[in-house]
Formats: sequence, structure tokens, C-alpha cells
Amino acid sequence: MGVSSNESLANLLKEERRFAPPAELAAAANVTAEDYKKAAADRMEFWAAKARRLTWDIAPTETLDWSNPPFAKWFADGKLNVAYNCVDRHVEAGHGDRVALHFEGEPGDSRTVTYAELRDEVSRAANALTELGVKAGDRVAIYLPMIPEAVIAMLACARIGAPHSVVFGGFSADALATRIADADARVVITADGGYRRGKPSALKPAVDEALTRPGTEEVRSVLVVRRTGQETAWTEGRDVWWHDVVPRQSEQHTPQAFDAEHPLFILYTSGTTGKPKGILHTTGGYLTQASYTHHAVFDLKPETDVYWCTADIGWVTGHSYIVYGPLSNGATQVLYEGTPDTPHQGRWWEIIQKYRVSILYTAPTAIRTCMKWGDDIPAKFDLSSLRLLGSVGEPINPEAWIWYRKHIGADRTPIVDTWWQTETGAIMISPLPGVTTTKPGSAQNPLPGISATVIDDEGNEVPNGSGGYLVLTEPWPSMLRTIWGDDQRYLDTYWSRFENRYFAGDGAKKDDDGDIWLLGRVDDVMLVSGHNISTTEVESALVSHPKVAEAAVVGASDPTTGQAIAAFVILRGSATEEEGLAEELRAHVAKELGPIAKPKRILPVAELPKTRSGKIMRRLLRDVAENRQLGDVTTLTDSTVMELIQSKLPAAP
Ligand code: 6R9
Repeated sequence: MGVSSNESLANLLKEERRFAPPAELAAAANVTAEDYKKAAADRMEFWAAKARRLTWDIAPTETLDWSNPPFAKWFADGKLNVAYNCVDRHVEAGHGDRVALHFEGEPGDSRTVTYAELRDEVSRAANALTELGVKAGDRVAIYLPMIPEAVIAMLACARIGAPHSVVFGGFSADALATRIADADARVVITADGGYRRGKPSALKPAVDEALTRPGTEEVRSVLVVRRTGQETAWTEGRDVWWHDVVPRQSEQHTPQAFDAEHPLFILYTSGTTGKPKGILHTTGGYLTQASYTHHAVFDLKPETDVYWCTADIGWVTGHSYIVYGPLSNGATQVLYEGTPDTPHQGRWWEIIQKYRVSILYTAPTAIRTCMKWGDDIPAKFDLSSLRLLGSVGEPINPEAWIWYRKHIGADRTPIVDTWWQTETGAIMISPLPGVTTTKPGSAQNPLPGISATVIDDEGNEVPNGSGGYLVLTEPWPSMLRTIWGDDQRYLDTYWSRFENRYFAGDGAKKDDDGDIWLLGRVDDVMLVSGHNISTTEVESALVSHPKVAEAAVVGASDPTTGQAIAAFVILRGSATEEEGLAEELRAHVAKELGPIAKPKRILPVAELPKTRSGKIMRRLLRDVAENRQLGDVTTLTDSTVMELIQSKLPAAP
């Protein structure tokens, strides 16, 4: 849906709270305001300097080749090995005994992996893949639970130059087959199963089924990690146990240097419609920005911090902020297999207490779920080790931001709201914890070296105080290079809407200070009586009501107003669905945003449909609100959610 310039995305929400960086953090911050100045003075030299944070076999002499836009080459004459940068170099620098991974299994088993052990494991796995015939350039599909082997497998692929394609462990055989076929993968790395919600959940059967589908014939080996010990069907000659082939390999493996533009991975975006897009990332530029942003935004002090990103590795957040960013910086981190409420709703907080986690990176969906469960749950645990909190994946409603800071961060820790995408590879817009005075609900400023702005339909930059489309105006090192096998789709999807600018698909506004507020996907924008209204603003207004933990709004076609707002709300722990609640919430939204934004219908629900990375699938809610047959539900975490929601609605008229 278009956003007309005269009525661009309503800019209704007012949020006046401000939080200055803690003095102590600011004084010792990894990155200061100096980086903004350096990047503004010479963007190319700025990124060249950040590339020098990595160890190159051949140092690049050229920074950006933009002679064939939008097909970028960064550091093209340099060579490096990503796994060497993430593992070996820390061991060589004398940090072999430092813990890389504190693994916590859902059933309570745990395992510690030091950097020296990680180097040995990655080397053995690299040798095993080579024995299975994997060569540089061959694609490897990874379909694993959140266990150390997932990290090891990704690094082993990187080490031998075999691009990986990680597929969420929760995706169906169909989704897996499509991804294997599109990437033409030769090997699949999987497990018998993983633990989820207190029981073993099988993975291997989905691989077996996927490999019966057309387009997957080239898969010659399936490498299977034993995690749950459940009974597993076996195809002789194709299937091999990880424990049979990996441990017997030599722990010596010489990493080969690859061109900076060698493909590192393909990751399919949780596309809402159509064929999933295989987003291609390459080596040098990707690692430069993943590494620098992790260092800058999370202020990681590798000697003392314990970092935990709760994402699944099947999401880009797991790639950049569990594997490549943190490990390139020598971080000690927690890796947790399971769900936040198994065996109890305090499991995450218990893990933070156990490992003394100091930096936590999670998604608004998780924060809102914890709000729903109640403040008393985190209050039972010692969270005093935390010094920095991050958010990613969706706009964070100001009230959820405040709750996060107060109940998890003891009203003390800065929050970094990080905007980025699978396509951007790394964080693009975010506060810097030692520099930025934060505003709840805003990602605020492009990072040093990044150029972003908000424009209107005609492509003109909007003035402060107005809304429009978020665009990126200069190429960046970790940008996608193309859509795997489909350059034309790359051009059409991202570079054709506005000339020479990358269109992110998100609505945004600039406040009076010029800071950026994300307003949700442009496709979700609602058009009510000629006004474009952002889903994010209405949802944030609903969440600012003390009885609401989470909300999703959609525009459903309406004979009088074009679209009318339908709101699905999840109530907070103690609130009940009493008479008059809908009227109360409608009045609250009218007071916060104005009468135009008042939802026509309000439906309390127990759950909302979400993707595996926690994004609300408004498209499905729109189907419900318009009494249509549901569209594609294959990327939903839990498909029963939709049945529950539909059962709450009056039958179709
Ligand atoms: C990293 C990731 C990308 C889309 C993006 C936007 C939304 C992510 C956000 C945010 C507002 C933030 N998004 N972070 N919206 N504030 N801090 O999520 O990648 O799964 O590809 O999704 O997520 O809509 O365009 P991906």
C-alpha cells in the first residue's frame, strides 16, 4: 500500500521520557562520539579502519567498488578466513582457556566450550565435511537445535568456504525442502531432535521427508548429531552420525584464505508471500560490520562480560550476534536450547543469575510475553550482573521498553533498540550505549558509517516531525549482495522503488530532533478515512494501557472508512476480560493518539500468530478480520494459535 506524501504515516505518538547513558559506562565505552566524526569526515577510511579490526591473510587495498550498483564489492582484493577470525586468533593471542560457550540445554544439562576446544571442534568438523566431499563453494544446509554443534557446523562451513544455509529447526519438511532445493545444497547437517517445551522434538524425520521432494536429489550426505537419543530412521550410504565421523578427525586444520567477496552464507527471509528469498552474504564486508557493530552497540569487554543473545541461529540475529559478531570479538556467551517457560516462567532469569550474564539481547515479543506473565517472576532472581540490554526484531513499544529497563535492568541499564534486517546483515540504526541519550521506542540514529533517512512518495527527505519510508542512502559493508540465483528480484525488491536508494519496506518517522522511529512494515500500514496510520503507534498506545501486555492491529476493509482498525490484545497477568474493557481501551487510544486511531473492534486473545523470530504475522490477522481463508501459515511457530483466535470470532456474516 502506498503512503501519500500529504497524509504520510500519521505521526501521533508522543514520548517524552529520556535516559542519559550511565556515566561509568560512558567513561569506559568501546566507542565514543569520535566514531561519528571520523565516519562523517571520511566514510571509506572509517570502514577501511574497521576492516583492520579483523585478521587478513592479504590486507585489502581497495574499500568499496560501486562501479556496478547496486552490486557492491567491499574489500575485494583482500583475503581472510572467517573461522580463523572467530576462533583461532583468540587462541593464538593466549585466550584459549576463555569460555566461548556456556551451553544450557533445556532439560538442564550444561556444557562449557573454551576457545581452544572450539578451535579443535571446528577443525574436526571441517575435516569431516571435507571427507564427505564438501568443497569450497558447495552449499550446506544446517537444520539443528540450539546446541554447540550448530555454532561448530556454521564455523566449519565458513572454514572451508562452503556457504551455509541455516533453516530454523521449527520449519516444516516443506519449508526445508524448498530451501534445500533453491540453494542446491549437497549436505544437510541435522540432529535426531532437540528439546522443546520439556520434551524431545524430532528433526530428522523432516529431513527424510524433505529429501523425497523434487530438487533435493543432489544431497549426498546427511550428518546427524545425536542430541535426544530418540529412535531415528536411517538411510544407509547417505546418513552418517556426527559422533562416528567428527571425533575421529584430526584437530589440525589449516584455514584457507578466501576472497572478501566469497559467499559466506545464504539465509532465507521469512517471506510473507511468494517464494522465500535467499539473501546472500559474503565474507569480508559482512564480518567487518558484524564485528564492529557488536563491539560498538554492545560495548563488549571480552575479559569480563558474559553476553547472551536469545535468538535462534536460524534467524539472522543468531548468525550475526551469536556466531560471527561475538565470536570475532572473543566473547564469552550463553547458548540456550529451549523455551523461556520450561520448566518454569523464570527460566531465562535463572540462567542470567547462574552465569552472571551482563549483556542481554532479545526481542520485543519476549519482553511483552514476560510482561504478561507478571513482574513478580523476574523479581525472584538476582539480575544485578546485567549492565546493558538490547532489543531487535520489531518496534519496541515504549511501555515494553520501560518495563524491560525497570524489571530486568533495575532502572539502571541502557537499552539499545537495534534496527536492521536479514538483508542488511548487521545493525544499522541504534543508540550507542555510551553516547546516546535514549528515547523509549526509538532506534534513533544510523550507526557511524551508515546513511539512512526517511523520504516521501516522491523520494524527498521528509522534514523533522514527519513520517514516510525508511531508506538507506549509501552502500554498507554487510549489505546483501543479491538474492541467490535471482539478480533481477534483488533489483526489483530493494532498488526499484527509489532511484539509488535501498528501500527497506519499513515506515518510519523523524522526530523533532531528527531521530528515527520505526513504524512497522509499509505493507501493514492502515488507511482509515484517508489517513495512513501506523500499526506500531496504535499498538504502542494499547500497550501503554495497564491492562494490556501485547497488541496487534490490522486494517480490515470497511464500507465507510476504507479500512477500520481491528485490534487483537493480550491482557497482562492480573487483568481479566471484563465488561466495558473494549470501550475503555478504545477511549485510551483516542486519548493517546486521537479519535482517528481508535480501533473499531477489540478482541482479547490468548496468543498472537508469530514467526519463529517473534514477529507478529498481521497478514493472518487481516485474513481473520476480513473473514477470509487463512494464507500461508508455514512459518508460524504454532499453527493452533490461529484456530484459537478464529474460535473467538463471531461466525462469518
Ligand atoms: C534483524 C531482523 C527485518 C524487519 C525490519 C523491521 C523489523 C527489526 C527492528 C524492527 C523496528 C527494530 N525490525 N528490528 N523494527 N525496530 N529495532 O529482525 O531481521 O528478520 O530480516 O526482519 O524486522 O520491520 O524490516 P529480519
